[in-house]
Amino acid sequence: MIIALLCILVYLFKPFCINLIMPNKALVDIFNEIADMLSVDGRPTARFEIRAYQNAAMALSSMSEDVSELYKRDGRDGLLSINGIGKGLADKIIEYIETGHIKKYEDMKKLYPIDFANLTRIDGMGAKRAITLYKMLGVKDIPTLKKAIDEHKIMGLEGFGEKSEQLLAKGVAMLEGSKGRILLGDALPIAESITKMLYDSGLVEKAIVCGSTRRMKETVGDLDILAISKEPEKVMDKFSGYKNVTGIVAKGPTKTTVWLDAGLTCDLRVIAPESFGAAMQYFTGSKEHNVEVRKIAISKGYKLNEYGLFDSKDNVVSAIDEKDIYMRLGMDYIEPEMRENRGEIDLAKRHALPKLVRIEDLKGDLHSHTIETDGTNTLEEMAEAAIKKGFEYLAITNHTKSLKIAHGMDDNKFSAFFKRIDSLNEKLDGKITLLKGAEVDIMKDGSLDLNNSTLKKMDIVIAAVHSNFNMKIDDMTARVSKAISTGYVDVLAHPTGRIINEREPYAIDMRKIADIAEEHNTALEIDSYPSRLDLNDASVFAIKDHNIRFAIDSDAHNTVHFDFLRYGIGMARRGWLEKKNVLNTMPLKQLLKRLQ
Ligand code: DGT
Ligand code: CA
Ligand code: CA
Repeated sequence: MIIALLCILVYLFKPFCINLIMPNKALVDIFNEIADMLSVDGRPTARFEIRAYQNAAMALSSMSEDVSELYKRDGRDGLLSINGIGKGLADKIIEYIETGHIKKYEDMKKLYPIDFANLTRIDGMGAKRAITLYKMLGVKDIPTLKKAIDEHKIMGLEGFGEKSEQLLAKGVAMLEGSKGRILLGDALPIAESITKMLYDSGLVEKAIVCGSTRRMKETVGDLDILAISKEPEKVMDKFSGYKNVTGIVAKGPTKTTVWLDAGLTCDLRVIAPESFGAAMQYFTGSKEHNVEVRKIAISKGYKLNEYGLFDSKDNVVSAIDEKDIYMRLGMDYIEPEMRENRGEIDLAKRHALPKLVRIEDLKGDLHSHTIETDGTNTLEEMAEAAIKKGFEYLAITNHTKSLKIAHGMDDNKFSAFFKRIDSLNEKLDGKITLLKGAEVDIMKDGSLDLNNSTLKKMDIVIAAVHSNFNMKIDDMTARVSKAISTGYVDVLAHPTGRIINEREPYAIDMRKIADIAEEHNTALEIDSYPSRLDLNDASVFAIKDHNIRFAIDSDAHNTVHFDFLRYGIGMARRGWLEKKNVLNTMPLKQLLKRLQ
């Protein structure tokens, strides 16, 4: 039972422990580790301490400002003004800013010299288990874990067994297989911080992120940035001296490659302004798309490369403007997210490309959490932040009772909570409409985790699988189909349950699910959480011709997470979705009518 609960804890919190790259990363890591190490502390108060450290880590990771800058400017009060930071934690932050370390952390680290950050990324491995393995087998990082698995030392331990050992082996393999590719949700903010730094320096006229990041691929191998500058060598100096650069791979007068602390490399090229469009086209890729485009150029007697489109006499036909290059080749402009050679070139030639959904098309968000379950902001704070985002509506969809570890709510708690939403809606007077909802657990047998009478009170019901992931494909498909067939489910949340680089999607027949969803008017979610992105582009692409709607949701657990929506939009666009395919592009009135 305890093991089962632990597993749920690991599954549940993993997606929300992603490491966004930000100025406060070092502190976030330290606080998360302290929380991990406290997890074996038997004191009754440890639970609160753990939560305090986790909340602080979450708060810091959502800040766009460097916490030391805030401290310099506003002192201790500045730190206390951060949601989720109390007095004790503020002092810890000050200790870190002033001395470069935190004594409590270093003392604990002596006790547990464990690489929690990497070990707990493995599916089935929480902090408690990591500590157990350290105590029993001396496992402290991935290599020592691998050795213990290879020598089959884990299956003999109490509370582990053969299955856990196999699961850990799978997790290690996945982690190693992901080497070098980082989440779009980490990569894009870094790329943007680099282009901002270049613009701020005054040295560049243009700095554009290309490559897989521009195509919004769910993971990114390396960053590709192109710039225009009259002083390329100064740009190279500025770039290689950037604060997040940890090493220089190659430095030349117009091209430099560096290592970044996030664990990936970044190429920066200064391009002649007259060939910038051609360079953008080339370096955006994908390679497969480029190969096809080049074939078309050749068929027209042209030559296409990163410098431009040239005729047979080497005269420039087009080079400055990316759109113009496509036009000269007889194609409509193809959005970067579509450039994967999945049929887009043919459509561009026939002037039949879809008009992709845009972030501005979203009228609201249908999946969010508050402090009542595992969110870190209050209902009022979430509403306020959603208003700032310009949403017409926000669905509050807290977890249900089976997810004990996320403080899932029972029928009574939902009833009371909905009264609060009603009265807040009245107070908000139309500035935004909060929708009463829940993220209802789909039980192992396909039933829903709340009474029908409670479900009937809701504006929107989201359902999701949070347990028993290892079912056979037919059983899982039947389980989820049964849940949808209750007729209560408006949105199926994160339909495959995958966590990028950490947990494989569960086995499920998505086409069958799409059939059932069509029958019951259930939307399928594109969860925008950077480690989820579920459904992903390929799944969306595969079922987009069903008569179903997709819901692009943030799955926000705090007020900053609404910013994740752009990654979900990225998946939707990569799956060729248009505005009409997306449920939450509907204005409130129309949405409510459909949900009834
Ligand atoms: P990544 O970095 O693995 O996430 O994926 P990309 O697409 O950013 O690939 P990358 O960084 O190797 O190259 C950036 C772009 O440059 C790529 O999308 C297309 C272009 N490119 C690179 N190598 C070739 C090539 O051999 N042929 C052609 N046509 N284009 C290439
Ligand atoms: Ca790249
Ligand atoms: Ca590259």
